[in-house]
Amino acid sequence: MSAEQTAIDLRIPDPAGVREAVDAKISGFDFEGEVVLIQVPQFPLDMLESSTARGRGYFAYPPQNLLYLSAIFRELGLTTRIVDLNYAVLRAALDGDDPEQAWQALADEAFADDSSPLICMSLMFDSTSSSFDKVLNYVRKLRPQSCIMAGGVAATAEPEKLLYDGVDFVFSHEGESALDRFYAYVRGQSDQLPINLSLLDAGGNFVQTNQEQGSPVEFDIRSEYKKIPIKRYHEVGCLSNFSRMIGTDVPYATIISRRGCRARCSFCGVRNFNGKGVRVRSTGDVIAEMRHLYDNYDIRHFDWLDDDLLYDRDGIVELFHAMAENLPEATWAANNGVIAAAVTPEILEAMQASRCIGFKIGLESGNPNVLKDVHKPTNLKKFFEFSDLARDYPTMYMAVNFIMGFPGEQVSQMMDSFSAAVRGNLDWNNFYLYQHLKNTELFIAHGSMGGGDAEDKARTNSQPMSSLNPVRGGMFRNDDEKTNVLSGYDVIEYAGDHTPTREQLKEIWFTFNFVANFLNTPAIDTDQEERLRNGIQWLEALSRSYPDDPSMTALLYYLHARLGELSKEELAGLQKRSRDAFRASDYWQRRDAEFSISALLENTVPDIDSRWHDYMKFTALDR
Ligand code: B12
Ligand code: SF4
Repeated sequence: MSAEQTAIDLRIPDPAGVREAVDAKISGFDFEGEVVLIQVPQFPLDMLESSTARGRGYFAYPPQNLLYLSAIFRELGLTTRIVDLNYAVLRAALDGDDPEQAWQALADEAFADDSSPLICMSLMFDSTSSSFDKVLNYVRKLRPQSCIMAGGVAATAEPEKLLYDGVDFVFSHEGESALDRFYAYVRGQSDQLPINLSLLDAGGNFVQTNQEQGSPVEFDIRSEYKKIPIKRYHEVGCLSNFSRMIGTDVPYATIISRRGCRARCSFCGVRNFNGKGVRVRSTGDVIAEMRHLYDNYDIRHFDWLDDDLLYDRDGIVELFHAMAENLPEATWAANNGVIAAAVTPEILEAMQASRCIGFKIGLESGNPNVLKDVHKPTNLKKFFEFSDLARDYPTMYMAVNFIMGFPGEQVSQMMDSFSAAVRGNLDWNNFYLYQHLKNTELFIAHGSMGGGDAEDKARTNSQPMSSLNPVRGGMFRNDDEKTNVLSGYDVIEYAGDHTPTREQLKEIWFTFNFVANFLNTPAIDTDQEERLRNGIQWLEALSRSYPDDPSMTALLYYLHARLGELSKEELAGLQKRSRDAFRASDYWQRRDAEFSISALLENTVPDIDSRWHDYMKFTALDR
């Protein structure tokens, strides 16, 4: 019997039983001592490659979740420590040390004294479950008496599993209100049961208290930053290709100004996790936090963690103006994507004035029916209005996100996404393969899509590098040519009203990326110098993580030749590097035979197969 089934069968409906279980469980622990907050490694550790780490190709996000939790514990009168094992692992990989030993050494150090602190761990992604389990087991051995609490997006989707794995309490949804209510109950200040709490009763049965989404957002986390090496995250990785674009030596931080999203897209967990509506922090508080980071830690680049950054038009314009005024040397980006329909000329002006270097737009599909089915808060007309407007702002690098392979999505509908990418003509197109995430409308409607298969897919598809480099991620490198799977331009023969196999989908995905981002990228023929320059910076940032990829070097060679700022020798060096890499790889020779990408090394843009010409025009709006 699976953990999920167990949970459904044994859930205790009687509130009195719940209270009894909560009381019994909390009576076993002391909640008034120190709190140790642990960020687990954000990668499966066996995937870490030191060459990628040296290129700072891994994501190195400061643990924003733990900063907020630390602030709430501080307000409750408790002292906290933040132990970032993810940072330790990345630092070790970079220095050529053993990442496993590095995080264990840091954990040992964190528990060097005799106390049994309260331990909080966060689980954001399914794909980091293996790291989470390792750390949990290790810490449990170090501190068998301690209470271990967990929370986060992935923990919210699967509390039972974590409890059976040895966590004492799982908190679902945002942690601030839940912890506040928990302490009020534990301290006898309220007899209202804590919310969002899951635990096992004495008999090992799953028990859950009432679930409530939302939390106040006005927390001052400035004093918490001294508990993490905030000045040094840029030394061990990056936030996104945007942060790499401005240079890997620029100290960066993340910030959140709004929680929740006005939309409720069926593939996304935000509505179920954060609840309805959007909660906005005051401009003054956000700027005070940014200014604190700017003044005290030399932070010069920010990225927003917001899911709906442009919510409250006047408020966001005010915030961008305040940034322009108060953070004179800082740049920013929005890697998490904004809603196309929310972008106005006034917002774009304010973004540019506050030194935005780029942002992503979530369109997800170029097919009107798919957009409607997934409840996307943008239609194609609005997206094209935005993309037309975007041409007047060439200093900001703009990328659009598409998802391919929604349950039941037909190849003909995916072709509309390709056409919309070409018509939109933004700087970059991210084509993501659909991931079936728990706690989303689609997951609830389609279940696990067949015997736990989706779960496996969710894990295998969320490899960190595939989201940094949407074109590759090593996914195809070891693939032999597969019989019955069309590749290159031939995937067009598969276009039609049917769903593709997973293998075929990967090849369609590759061709979309290659044509839209390499052969048809605006940098190839733009007459806007800033756009060409940004295109080069973007590709250079990407190619540092993929030095063996000759297609990137070939395009870089072509774009540099256009810009005309490299010396003859430098250009020749780039050309040679690409040619050598093509020669060294059967895989890339095959791709070159399909797309003639090496023609760029002769300063020629290869022709796009004539069978694709109809799809280079956008027709979905006319149908
Ligand atoms: C930054 C970010 C990333 C970063 C990585 C962040 C990191 N730490 O390493 C990058 C860009 C790498 C990334 C990648 C991906 N991401 Co992402 N990401 C985010 C984002 C935008 C912000 C996360 C954040 O810091 N939030 C702010 C903090 C304050 O919130 P929080 O972490 O949820 O913490 C609160 C609660 O969870 C709770 N809590 C957390 N821990 C604990 C512990 C205890 C004890 C308690 C009491 C409470 C508690 O309290 C905290 C304060 O309220 C979120 C969306 C969002 N706005 O949250 C998506 C999000 C987490 N990502 C998501 C997805 C889908 C992905 C990708 C799969 C996307 C892709 N196509 O590849 C990949 C997967 C990467 C992987 N490792 O497997 C999904 C959720 C995934 C899921 N588990 O279902 C989210 C929710 C976005 C969405 N719209 O659906 N992501
Ligand atoms: S707009 Fe983005 S964050 Fe909002 S619900 Fe849709 S996918 Fe999620």
